[in-house]
Amino acid sequence: MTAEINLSAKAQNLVDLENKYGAHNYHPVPVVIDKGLGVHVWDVDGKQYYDFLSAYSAVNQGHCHPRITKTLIEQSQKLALTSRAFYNSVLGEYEKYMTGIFGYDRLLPMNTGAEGVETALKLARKWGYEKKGVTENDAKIIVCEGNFHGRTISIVSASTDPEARHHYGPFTPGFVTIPYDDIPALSEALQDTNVVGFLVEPIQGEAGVYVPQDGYIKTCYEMCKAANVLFIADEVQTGIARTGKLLACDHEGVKPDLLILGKALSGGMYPVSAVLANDDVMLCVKPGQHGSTYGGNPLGCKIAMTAMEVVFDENLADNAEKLGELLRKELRAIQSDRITKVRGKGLLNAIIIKEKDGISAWEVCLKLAENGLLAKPTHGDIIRFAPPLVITEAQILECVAIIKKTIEAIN
Ligand code: IF1
Repeated sequence: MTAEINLSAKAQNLVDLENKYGAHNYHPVPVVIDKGLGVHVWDVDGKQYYDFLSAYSAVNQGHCHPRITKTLIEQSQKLALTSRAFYNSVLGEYEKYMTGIFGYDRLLPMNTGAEGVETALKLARKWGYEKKGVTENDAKIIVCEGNFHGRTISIVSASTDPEARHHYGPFTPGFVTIPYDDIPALSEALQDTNVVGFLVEPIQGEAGVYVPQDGYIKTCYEMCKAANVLFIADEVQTGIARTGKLLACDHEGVKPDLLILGKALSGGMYPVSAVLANDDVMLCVKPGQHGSTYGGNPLGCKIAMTAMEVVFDENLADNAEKLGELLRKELRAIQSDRITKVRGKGLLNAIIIKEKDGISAWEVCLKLAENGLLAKPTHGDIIRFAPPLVITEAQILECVAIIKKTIEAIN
């Protein structure tokens, strides 16, 4: 089987433009998307696909959700950006709305997931020096092997992925790395009184949708409490109903000290991220000590409020829970030694593909695209399946049929 997709002249031309004028920092599946609505996208030749990546879980509400689009249009015609040099007429309302939903005293608005993580790291350090009493420059933050928290220098300093780190040194000090899903390792790392925070993904995305043992998050949280260490949850990917609850931490009844949100917080319409915390942590940062030109802009705030309303009004968490169960059940029922594992929670799922006759996860994804379903391989043998949460039961079954047909054809 060939590992190529035959692109139309129009599509090839657009691919060539990116290849010629763009940085080569991604290796996309060769499909040129032109339009999206709900669970579907269309390429430049009008071919329709199911989107099983959802822009890495940013479009949980579906592509171009009409309500979110309407908010974008209306607010963009009124006021888009003021900077934080002045107050604006939406930010306060948004902060009240969000803190009410998630049960925190305060929110700090940023734009991208990486900025949200950076913000949480800075807050944890500040709190460590000003509240916990750690001596200056000695603060440490525990992170996990296989983590993915973004692409900034400090965040890749906390990464264990050679690809993400190579030749980006010198790295930011102050991180301690432990294995993921390893309670004794955390227990040992928490002995160090200079530790101010534990940064963790409730499910590791980059690691290939690695779901930890039941009770892991709760036990980690309790151990952090006992050690006077902030429990920092990166819910940039797992949050906003993706795993079947509003937050993945909700599965274990844990309320993080620092909660990082991004991606689907704006339904894929605009970059919006946020860090939520209570007064004792958030008020450690004073005017002039952190911020962002676009953070808290009225356009992003309005879009985020509508995106959250869609999550509630359309019961997206329940839908993710129910259809996630169905998807995993149906995928496990596919009789093929090609699929060696199916795992996930809610609609954040992955399958592991056994490579045979030169056909690996990449070739499977090309075939899936040909058959009308877009997914992206990761780590060579893993394919992530994370459709928009607005998907219906009938559509899930149709997608399973596409996956089944594809897998059977390569066996
Ligand atoms: C890329 C993975 C997903 C994230 C968590 C923060 C961020 C991300 C838990 C940063 C971003 C993306 C970015 C994407 C690949 C990716 C990813 F495969 F690497 F793990 F989603 F599954 N925390 N995740 O997952 O958010 O700054 O990008 O807004 O291409 O780098 P950002």
